[in-house]
Amino acid sequence: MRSQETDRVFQSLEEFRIEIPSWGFANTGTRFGKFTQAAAATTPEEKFSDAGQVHLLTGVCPTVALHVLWDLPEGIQNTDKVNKLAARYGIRPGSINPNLFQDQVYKYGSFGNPDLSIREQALRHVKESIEIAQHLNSRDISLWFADGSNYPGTANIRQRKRWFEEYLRTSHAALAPYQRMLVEYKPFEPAFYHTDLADWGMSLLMARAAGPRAKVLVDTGHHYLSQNIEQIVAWLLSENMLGGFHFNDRRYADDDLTMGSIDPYQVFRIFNEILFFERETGKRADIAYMIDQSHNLKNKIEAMIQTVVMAQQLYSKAALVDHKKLAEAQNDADLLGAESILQDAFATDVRPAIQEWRASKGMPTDPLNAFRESGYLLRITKERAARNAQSVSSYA
Ligand code: PSV
Ligand code: MN
Repeated sequence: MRSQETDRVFQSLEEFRIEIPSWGFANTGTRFGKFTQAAAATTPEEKFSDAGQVHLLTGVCPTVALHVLWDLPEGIQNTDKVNKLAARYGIRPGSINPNLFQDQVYKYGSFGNPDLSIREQALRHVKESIEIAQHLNSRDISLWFADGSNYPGTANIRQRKRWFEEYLRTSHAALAPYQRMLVEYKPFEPAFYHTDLADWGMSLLMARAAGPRAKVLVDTGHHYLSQNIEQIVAWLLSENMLGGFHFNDRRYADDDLTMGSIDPYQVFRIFNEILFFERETGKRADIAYMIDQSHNLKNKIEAMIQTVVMAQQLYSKAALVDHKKLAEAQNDADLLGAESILQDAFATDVRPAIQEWRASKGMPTDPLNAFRESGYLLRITKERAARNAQSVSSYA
């Protein structure tokens, strides 16, 4: 690799940070069952501890996304404890995720529920989550709605859209000036006929209706197969409406597989659109890069480290694209030239440069290996095994 390319990789690694999800360290399952792991995190303290390990070994995950119901079940009262955990484990609270899908009252929706008292309950929860975020000094409130219906004719789609506009606007009014609201979409599951916020266009309209600090969140798993996600990204960037990502990969639907494990070129193309935009406009896009994965089979901490390492590789490969040359080739309709600029960057082995960068920061050159040698997994497996085994029997 030429030294100019190494410089580009170094520069890209300096600017790239990615948030990891607390729920990625906990036991999760499929619709059919749950295979628990002896080392899985159960308490917020264990989640902070595990997330802290990922940051310690990679240096690029300074924040952890929290789900209010799972990590702060007593709401505001838990914020002091969470702030203490953050200080102890060296990783700050990141985006705050209200939970509008698990409570029994949300059987027929949250902001789209035909029952006014349930819509109001959902609003109270979002407002409380915003307040929690303020206590934790978190900027982003990340909203995902499971709202929808399973059978044609059972829901008033236009009425629900109006409720969403109204309740998102009211939620937005509760944000502090430094905060943002991210509106996520998903085409189906758990709803199988219609989902209220099913695609990026719906999230865009909702974010616009909510207010100036509402942006769209793109979860890469939340698209129909073969959808061109990088085009969605490019359009949202040009509208100044791209707020963040939930990265994961999938083969069929929202599979929550490891980022880049199925289609790394797609992630590269997404990063390429972002860097093209940034270099062309001369300004940094204000994007929260986040991982949204929960692994049932792989060890959770290892999978998270593997994901972060992959994210760095794909981001720095995209940074190798010469966007000036790319623009020229596009203008000249030099199709092969333009395409090979992307392909050459993608084919470049950036791993030695990344290792060099890690060494220059005093970080382990191979974070996964460093984790395996650290003894951390052995220790937490011993500490948590008995309790996790109990949770298997209580699950059945
Ligand atoms: C829903 O599938 C989702 O992508 C949302 O972001 C949730 O907050 C997250 O997964 C965890 O359930
Ligand atoms: Mn998500």
